[in-house]
Amino acid sequence: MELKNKNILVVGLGVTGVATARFLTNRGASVTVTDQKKEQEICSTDPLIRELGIRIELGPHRIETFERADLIVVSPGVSHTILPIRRAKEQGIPVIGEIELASRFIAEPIIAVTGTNGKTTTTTLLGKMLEDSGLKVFIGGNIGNPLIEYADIEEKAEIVVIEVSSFQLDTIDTFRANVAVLLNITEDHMDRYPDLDAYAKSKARIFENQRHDDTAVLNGSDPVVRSLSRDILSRKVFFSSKEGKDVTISGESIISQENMSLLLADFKLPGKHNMENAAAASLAALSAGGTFDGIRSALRKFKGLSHRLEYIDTLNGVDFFNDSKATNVDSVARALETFERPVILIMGGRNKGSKFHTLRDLIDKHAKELIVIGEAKEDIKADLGNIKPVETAATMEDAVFKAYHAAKPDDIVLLSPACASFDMYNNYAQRGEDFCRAVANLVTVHGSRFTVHS
Ligand code: UMA
Repeated sequence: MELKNKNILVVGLGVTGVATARFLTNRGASVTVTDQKKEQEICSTDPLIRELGIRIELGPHRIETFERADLIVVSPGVSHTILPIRRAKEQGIPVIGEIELASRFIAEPIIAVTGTNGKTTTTTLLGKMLEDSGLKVFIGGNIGNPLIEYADIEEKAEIVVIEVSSFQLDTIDTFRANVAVLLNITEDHMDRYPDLDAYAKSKARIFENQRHDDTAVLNGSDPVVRSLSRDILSRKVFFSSKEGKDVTISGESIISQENMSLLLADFKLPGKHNMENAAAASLAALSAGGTFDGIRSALRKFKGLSHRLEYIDTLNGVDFFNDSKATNVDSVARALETFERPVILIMGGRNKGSKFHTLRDLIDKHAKELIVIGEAKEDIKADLGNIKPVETAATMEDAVFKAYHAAKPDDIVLLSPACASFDMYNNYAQRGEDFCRAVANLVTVHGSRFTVHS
């Protein structure tokens, strides 16, 4: 792909836009970056961008800038259906995403993981399995470090493992994953897609350019995934989970069931969903050249990731868990199912068009009280308020305080918001850190009080 002297427009000045602009400039393109934010709202402007002489247009997108470009590269958070992009497409200007661009400059095999939930855990675990199998691995994508950063470095890995979102798949063209993993599909991002069908079709694009000798790793117990699998041309490998830790591998299994259950017996993260993630990662690792020893070693060592059902602390018998990454109702359902003990659930943030009422049965069974925060608090109250007591909190500190006071020893305080974080924070990680800080403050206050009295 020739980029030299091309007039290229990058849309979005987040981590993807910055890395893409640098990559393109390094290859001799004339780059403009447009972002609808105002100057003072942009927090990630890399000083190098300005040093490299890249033009930056802030504020409302200008259609004429889009129409002047030879190529447009969009960031994942930018919908490919916004007016200026539609206009450019009408003029025949190619519009691609950063994953597409990066993949055209990557010669190494690509293993891609998508799904509504569990992507980051599976991608990280899979990367570690391959590393423990002796391979040099790049791990990135939607996980946080854009794939284009890998395309830009000189020291290459032997294999590239990436998390990909539906947003990124919306703007692929020739992108091909040698091994593609689809973990599950449940409702999410309904503020960006008209319905579940459109969202599922977007996810299924991960298989679009696969060849017959590539591999698709699929969740056989997910009905939406199963129905999509009919159109996949590559070699299909299914995993499916039954109750508890009873994970079985079926379909065109590449290893025996016995061996796989042995492998998964080494894995310690709680919840059926984590067993599914482990099964998916193991199958993908085997398809990508991982060894049994490498897989087993990674399963044994893996402690899980921050902000995903992460145990934080215990205060007077009350356990605190941070599940800030649970930004949709399905992740909250999975979190609730994991606990046998009563849960005080902190929910809320920016509503992504979620149907909170689908949680009614699980809330009834597992939750003792709800504490609601952020923009979505009234929506959550309206959907779930008549099942269990609901308290409103103004801040995370307030929410943690109220949750602790609603709890008895042996109860669980769980932050699992079912919402995006952007109404109060820059991202879910910042929200999770705020929760941890609030828990730490609570422990300090109550800890010192008990010390004085003892
Ligand atoms: N913007 C415009 N015009 C628009 C819309 C947005 O200019 O019409 C601008 C915004 O003002 C903002 C910029 O675009 O300044 C943000 O771009 P971005 O949202 O693509 O943000 P990045 O920082 O590049 O992060 C993206 C992913 N973000 C999203 O998909 C929303 C990150 O995934 C990813 O880690 C990163 O690229 C590297 O690949 C985050 C995410 O929430 C973690 N992903 C969703 C998820 O996992 O559910 C899909």
